[in-house]
Amino acid sequence: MTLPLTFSPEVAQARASGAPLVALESTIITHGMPFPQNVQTARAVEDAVRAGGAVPATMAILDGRIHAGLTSAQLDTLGQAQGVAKLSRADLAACLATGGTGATTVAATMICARLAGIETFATGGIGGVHRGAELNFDISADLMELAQTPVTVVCAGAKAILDLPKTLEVLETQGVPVIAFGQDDFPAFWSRSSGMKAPLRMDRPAQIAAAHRMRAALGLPGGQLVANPIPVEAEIPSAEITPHIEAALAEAEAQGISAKAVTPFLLQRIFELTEGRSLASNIALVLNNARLTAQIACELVKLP
Ligand code: PSU
Ligand code: MN
Repeated sequence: MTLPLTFSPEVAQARASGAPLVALESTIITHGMPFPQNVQTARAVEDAVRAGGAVPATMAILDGRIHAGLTSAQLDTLGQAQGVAKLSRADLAACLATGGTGATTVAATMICARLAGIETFATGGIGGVHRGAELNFDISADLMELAQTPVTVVCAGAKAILDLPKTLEVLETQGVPVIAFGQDDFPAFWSRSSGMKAPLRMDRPAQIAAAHRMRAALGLPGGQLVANPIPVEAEIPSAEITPHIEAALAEAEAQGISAKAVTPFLLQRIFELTEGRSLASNIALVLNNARLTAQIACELVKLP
């Protein structure tokens, strides 16, 4: 069976010439940010990857095919579409087999990246262990994907909507290297520090690329999680964001929001409660991650 995989002209050319490639997710576009900032940000992130000397491949499922790289028109359509499916590992094959359309989470984007031969991926925040996971068992499939799919994922840490200590514990159990970039602390999305030390620290993109190759040489499955702190000027003080996080969590609980709807609900409510402040920070950190990921991708193509 041939894979239902379509490369954009830009990505096809990059593959043919061996140029560095960076995967980008689409759930951040459909479920993570409102229109039109979602589409503007997606374009700016692609441009940041290009400015860093790599080629962006935004992933999405359109009419039953995996698209590695979206055209400008496809990006516009996806960014304005209503009720787009949010696809994780469990949903991918069913969506493709039924000719569906959907946005890829971190887990699904990693799977698509591997199929497209792409080893690096930039995003904002990853899914993790939700607060109350000991009762609701809500643990994002992103964590288990990192344990089995060989893609280095660059994020800004995890949001405090999650239980960060438990998230780091699960990553450790799953054997996922968690590397803080340029500092000792694990960053927490809007804040440069979560107050916890990251298990690993690296200061240079070349080290991250070398570690990626070494994992493969050792025959270890899975990828790496790089946690890149938000730029200082975009940080939101925890005293400012914490009450909004607590309010959003309480509303989710009161409304019985569960399963796949939890993360998008919380992101949307925090955006509303901060009157857009969280969005400006979110955009700044994603751009920052795109720049770092392009550097890692450029280092990777230098290695055998
Ligand atoms: N966290 C964010 N922004 C996001 C997401 C998470 O700060 O956009 C999205 C990503 O696509 C991530 C997904 O992979 O939500 C996780 O969803 P869940 O918790 O349902 O696995
Ligand atoms: Mn979940």
